[in-house]
Amino acid sequence: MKKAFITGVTGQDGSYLSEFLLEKGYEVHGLIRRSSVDYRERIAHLEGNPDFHLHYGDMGDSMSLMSVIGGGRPDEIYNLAAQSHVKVSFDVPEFTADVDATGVLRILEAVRLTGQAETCRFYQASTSELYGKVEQVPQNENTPFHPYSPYAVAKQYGFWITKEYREAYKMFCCSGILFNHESERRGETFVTRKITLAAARISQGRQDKLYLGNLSSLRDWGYAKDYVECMWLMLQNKTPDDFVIATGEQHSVREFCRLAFHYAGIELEFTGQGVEEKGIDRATGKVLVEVSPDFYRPTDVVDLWGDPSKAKRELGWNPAKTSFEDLVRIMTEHDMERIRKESM
Ligand code: NAP
Ligand code: G4F
Repeated sequence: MKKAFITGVTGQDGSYLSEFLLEKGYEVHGLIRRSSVDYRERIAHLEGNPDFHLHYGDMGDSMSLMSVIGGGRPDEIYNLAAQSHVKVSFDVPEFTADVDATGVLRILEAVRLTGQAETCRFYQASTSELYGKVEQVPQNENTPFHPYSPYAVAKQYGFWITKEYREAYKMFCCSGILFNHESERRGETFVTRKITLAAARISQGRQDKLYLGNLSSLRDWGYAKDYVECMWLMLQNKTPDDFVIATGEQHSVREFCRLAFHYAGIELEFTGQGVEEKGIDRATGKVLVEVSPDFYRPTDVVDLWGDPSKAKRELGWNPAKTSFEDLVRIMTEHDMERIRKESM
């Protein structure tokens, strides 16, 4: 039985990856932080599974990482833990650097110092935010990085230290350069989930209006469930390497919004520009979406579009498993049902 250790196990990706690895017959160990509220929504259904184990620790605490990694001797480590919100990283840049940059180093050193450099395979959750103020469209593994937020700068360190341990110590270390991936488990302040929840609430009379920031921002959005398979595939490969994981399709925040409202039974029409742009219900003429500069960022990444050819060719991964339309439908239908239940 293979043993995997997942940091960020309570997050969107950590929960899907746990399910995926348990189904493959792994013993799964996850890192959790102590919190005043002990209900872990995304993994509650896995607690009690005899192959699923949780350990207290923190990415800022080397001793806990050494203890779990040294004691458990995992075959594979998936480092998914991060302060993962780009806008929040402008508010907590030092914490973001500690967790998203130095945290990666702490894990790698824990592996090395406990004598597992040759036996333990390591996956780092890198990100398309590394391309930031993009220098090439679409982006692939050879596109130069230009990080454009404290989050992306911290992740840049995580990417390079992972590569460094691969080269300096011959460790099996990989980075997945993942483009945005969403799901019905996505955090509620990321734009997609904010939109699907608002569309569900507005259509059921539980909210009046949705306020968003940059509607023209472009993203390559995939389904998180499909993306965790690729993390695993990278660690099963013959040699360690870095891969772009994306769908190869690009859409704007505005398009996502129009489609989510469509699945909630409302046809939106956008008029105006910049802060004056509005999303209007065609049937009633009511303004349902407005722009608020509160959601603008000091620097915003606006043109992400991934080229997943290498992952397709070398890992046999299928980037077209879930279409953009299906992703938006799955998320909106889920939230329609959730709001219906909450309203009863
Ligand atoms: P998420 O839902 O925000 O989950 C983040 C996880 O990190 C949570 O389990 C969180 O624990 C944990 N964490 C945060 N700070 C920690 C600390 N100091 N010590 C221990 N654990 C800590 O993120 P996600 O969407 O699943 O993303 C997973 C990873 O992929 C992240 O590294 C993210 O930066 C990266 N990424 C995500 C995307 C995407 O589109 N989703 C794309 C590219 C890269 P709590 O539950 O206790 O807060
Ligand atoms: O949904 P977002 O907050 O995701 P963002 O910034 O792309 O980051 C996510 O994807 C990254 C991969 O590229 C991950 F590394 C990262 O951890 C995270 O998972 O924002 C997407 C776009 C931005 O351009 C933002 O300016 O949507 C724009 N946006 C417009 N209105 C908004 C809003 N974003 C949020 N969160 N809230 C808004 O009201």
